Amino acid sequence: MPKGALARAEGIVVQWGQALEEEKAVEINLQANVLGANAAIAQGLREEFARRGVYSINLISSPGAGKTTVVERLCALLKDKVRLAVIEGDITTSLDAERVARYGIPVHQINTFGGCHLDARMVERALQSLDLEGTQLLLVENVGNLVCPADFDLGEDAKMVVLSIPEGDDKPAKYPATFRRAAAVLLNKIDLLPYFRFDLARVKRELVAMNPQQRLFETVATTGQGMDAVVAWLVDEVQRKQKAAGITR
Ligand SMILES: Nc1nc2c(ncn2[C@@H]2O[C@H](COP(=O)(O)OP(=O)(O)OP(=O)(O)O)[C@@H](O)[C@H]2O)c(=O)[nH]1
Ligand SMILES: [Mg+2]
Repeated sequence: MPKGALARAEGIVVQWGQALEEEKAVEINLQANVLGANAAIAQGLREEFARRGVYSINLISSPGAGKTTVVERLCALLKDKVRLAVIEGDITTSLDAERVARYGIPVHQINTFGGCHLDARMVERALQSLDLEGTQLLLVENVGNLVCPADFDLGEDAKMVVLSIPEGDDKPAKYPATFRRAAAVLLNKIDLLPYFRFDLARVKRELVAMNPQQRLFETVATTGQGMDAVVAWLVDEVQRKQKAAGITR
């Protein structure tokens, strides 16, 4: 198709969002530099997590899908099993960190002041005030967004994406980069399935096709329904990580 052309697919006009060649070259260079610098810091974090036997989760979703509710539920279910720490990412408030702090779990709030995602440098700084000594599981709640967080490695072991029923069943198809990279997807707010047009079987098929290794969980984070399976998976991963670091408790 010629550059900048309009394609007519089944009567729908689709414009390709193409920048001019020069603009594109500058943008690609800039993006490569930013991502390269982030990857180097993320690698440092990954090495530190490996040395300490910390299993780390990068929790991603649209705003309001239920990330903090999932974190709260995990705090309640896991606090007697593993030693947890939480980093909360938010544009301006500390509301999510306040929710987590009620569980007596060490928590640090990062405010991005407009930034649509966390980056490795932010996590590195957060760890200066969050003592990781003895921590076995680090949960990092990213800024609510299904686009930007996917590109920024935080040194995590796994990306966990929360997709809630009211968002609609087209989200994996619309945001494939995020869903493809997820080690686990929580299909949350399953209690709302009767009230929304959401083809659960199709979404599951699409997710499996994108990433056959991916774990799928159906959850109601508010009540804890389905969360035991998530807990069992995480406990397993934590034990594996601790063993690899030569830590026996
Ligand atoms: N019905 C139902 N509501 C839920 C469920 N999980 C979370 N919620 C509700 O969804 C709303 C948003 O939940 P949060 O946990 O704050 O969502 P979040 O993804 O952390 O939101 P941001 O941090 O703003 O991106 C709250 O009112 C929760 O009580 C669920 O499984 N079922
Ligand atoms: Mg939240």
